[in-house]
Amino acid sequence: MKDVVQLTEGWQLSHDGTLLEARVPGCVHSDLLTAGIIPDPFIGTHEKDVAWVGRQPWTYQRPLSYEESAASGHERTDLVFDGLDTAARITLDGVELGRTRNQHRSYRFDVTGRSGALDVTFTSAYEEAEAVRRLTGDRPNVYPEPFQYIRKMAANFGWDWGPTVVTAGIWRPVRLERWSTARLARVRPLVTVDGTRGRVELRVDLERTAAGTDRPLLAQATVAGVTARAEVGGDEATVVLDVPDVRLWWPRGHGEQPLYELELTLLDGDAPLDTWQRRIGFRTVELDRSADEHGTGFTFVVNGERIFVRGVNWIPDDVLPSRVTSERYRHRLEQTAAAHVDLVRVWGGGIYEDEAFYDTCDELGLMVWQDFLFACAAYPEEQPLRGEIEAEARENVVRLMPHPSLVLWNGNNENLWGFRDWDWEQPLAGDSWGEGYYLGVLPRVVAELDPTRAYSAGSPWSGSWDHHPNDPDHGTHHSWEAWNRRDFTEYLADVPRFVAEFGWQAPPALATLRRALPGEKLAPDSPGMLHHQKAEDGNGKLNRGVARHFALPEGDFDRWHYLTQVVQARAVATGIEHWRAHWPRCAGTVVWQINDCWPVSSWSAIDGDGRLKPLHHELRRVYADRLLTFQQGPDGPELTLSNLGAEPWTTDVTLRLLRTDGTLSARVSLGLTVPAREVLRLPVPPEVRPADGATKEYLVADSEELRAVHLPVPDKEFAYPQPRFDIAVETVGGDPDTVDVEVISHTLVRDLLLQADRVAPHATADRGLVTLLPGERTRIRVRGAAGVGANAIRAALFCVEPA
Ligand code: BMA
Repeated sequence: MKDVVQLTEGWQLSHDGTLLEARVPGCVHSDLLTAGIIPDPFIGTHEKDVAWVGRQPWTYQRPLSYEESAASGHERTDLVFDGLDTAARITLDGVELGRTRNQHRSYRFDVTGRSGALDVTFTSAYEEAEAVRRLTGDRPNVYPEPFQYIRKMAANFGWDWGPTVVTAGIWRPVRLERWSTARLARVRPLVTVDGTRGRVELRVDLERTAAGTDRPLLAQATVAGVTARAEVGGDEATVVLDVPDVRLWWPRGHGEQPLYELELTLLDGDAPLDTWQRRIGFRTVELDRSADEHGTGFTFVVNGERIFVRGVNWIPDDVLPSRVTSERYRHRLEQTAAAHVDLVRVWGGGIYEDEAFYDTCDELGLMVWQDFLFACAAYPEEQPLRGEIEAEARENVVRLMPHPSLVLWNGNNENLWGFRDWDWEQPLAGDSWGEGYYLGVLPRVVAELDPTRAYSAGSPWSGSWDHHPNDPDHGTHHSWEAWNRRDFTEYLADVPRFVAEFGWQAPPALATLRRALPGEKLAPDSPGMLHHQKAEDGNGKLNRGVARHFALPEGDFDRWHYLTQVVQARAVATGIEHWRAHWPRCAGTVVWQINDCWPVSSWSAIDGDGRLKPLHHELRRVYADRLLTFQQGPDGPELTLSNLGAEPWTTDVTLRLLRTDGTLSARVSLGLTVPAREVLRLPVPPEVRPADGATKEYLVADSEELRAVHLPVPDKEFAYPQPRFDIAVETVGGDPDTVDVEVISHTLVRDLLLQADRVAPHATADRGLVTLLPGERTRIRVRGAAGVGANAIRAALFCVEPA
């Protein structure tokens, strides 16, 4: 039987004539940080101080003993790297084993009978990229650094939410595999289901030793108590498992996520040679891109059910991705799922994530849309890139295809759009730019290796060159005009078929800023704040975003911080509420972006230290099965109930017309039923409709826990009363760490927010923005706030104030 020896211990990194202890998997930056040689690039402006690390070569070394590589009694010993970042030369006892130039591939070297010093020397990623650029010629790029000439996580080279931290290292596990006769070189499960009859076709490729050539072997597979075998004469076999009565895997919110252990064993007679295990799920996924009266749709259909996607975009959770443990993936994805998200798009400037990411998505029922790794640039199609890209695509398609959560392969991020709109055509002058990958190599690889899954050439993409790549009426759309140039109310102007990106920035939580910018007197434009804001005119856009709705606070950082967060939450909610109201014409929204890779002002809902912004709470509201909103109709506001649940929603909605002095003008109750997965819109009855332009009356709808508020004028024109409320702080059931904050309002209190991290850095609150009417009370539970008193809570409470 094959045996495996992990080679994670015993590595050293040479630096300046000395040897440092090296962590594997890891990267040079982590080792230098541990050794105290570099400052933390996440703090202050230290990013600049560590730039040199990415610009020089680095060598990792470790002895490989005779016992490890030769004394096992096996015919073959392979040295296997799951990931090398990026351009490396590997030598054993001074003899070159090979060279690599792709972070997104694994590498296997035959080291049978060999021992001695194992050296892995990384060339600077810049040097490798520039050498390739000299071969292929220059190509346009939205960003200044040369990431399209090297197969390495693009976001290491800086992004509009990320620092430039160009890593090197053995970033994924490394091991010896010792085997005889044959091993399982590649296993592809094609999983289908018809009704409740599941089928797994296992396509198996072997590698044999010289002595094992032609030896008759057996491949035996088991799933859900069903076993099947196939004889293997050559290097290929197919094992077919027919499984009656399977339980279907569903996206979260649509059903359960039963997973089945699938095991394959390669046998020589009775003796096992190698095994392979994965957890699979039975479900069908189709992408309905048929033409209709509105254009070309983009609707995911899982197990025959058409789905409005409640999505988020995912970026690498750390600019040093080797630091992201399984536990951290789980925590971040649980936070994601807690916002009622059902799809995560792994964005093309990052990585093919670790197994733990996809395993967790399988368990949580989070659908995964996986980009191939191309973003925001023209990519040359010449060698050596072309061969690397095909090999990388083949390997990662095979690695990820067992996961039931994976629902889509997507060719790239914004490159088809870039070619059309970002003035690339002239500088390209006919040179290759990546189209051959997105419309040629990649769909061919997916069709060959993973034929049960859909492929889309890019995001955005209209389906063909007949329409503009970002045409909202055809396929996927990225909605960036609102953030870049206009107000978020612009979202209301379009009904795209599928919104694959849109978003609004806000700074991270205060405790995150305090940790990242120690000693800084915080201001929107203080040096550290500006350094941790990477977007073009980011602060200008933040400020204009606030100023369109509220008085822009001058010299009051805390209020600026609060209002930017309110605007972020409102902006994204405005988009989702509107687009959801147009289901099934619009079949999904994918918010840019759920997470961060360091502490930064960005579009994220979860900041770089893992703290939830108010946007996260708002997502939980607008992505819940039941949503109550007001949408603008042709004749004024329309009460809109959206039911994404599987059951009809029957409810009493109370509509109230209120005055800012606290008095009630009119009230109407409506008994309504919204069928499952449908939207109900009805004009607001005239008696509760505020007069156009009224500044002292407003409309509120309530249904159970849900509330919608409609002001007839923009916030800054509305005559908000001076907010007045009392609070009471109570410890909860003997737990000294948890308190309930009861808020009793005497006036309209709009978008009340308890910023728990101001009370204690690790404290969390279970509510985001809350609007209270005069005389109402609400409870906010705060965890991690031992011994906190009312004064500290008061200081952490913010709400909208009169202009
Ligand atoms: C989209 C993304 C990212 C970018 C984001 C915010 O274009 O694809 O490249 O970070 O917008 O600008």
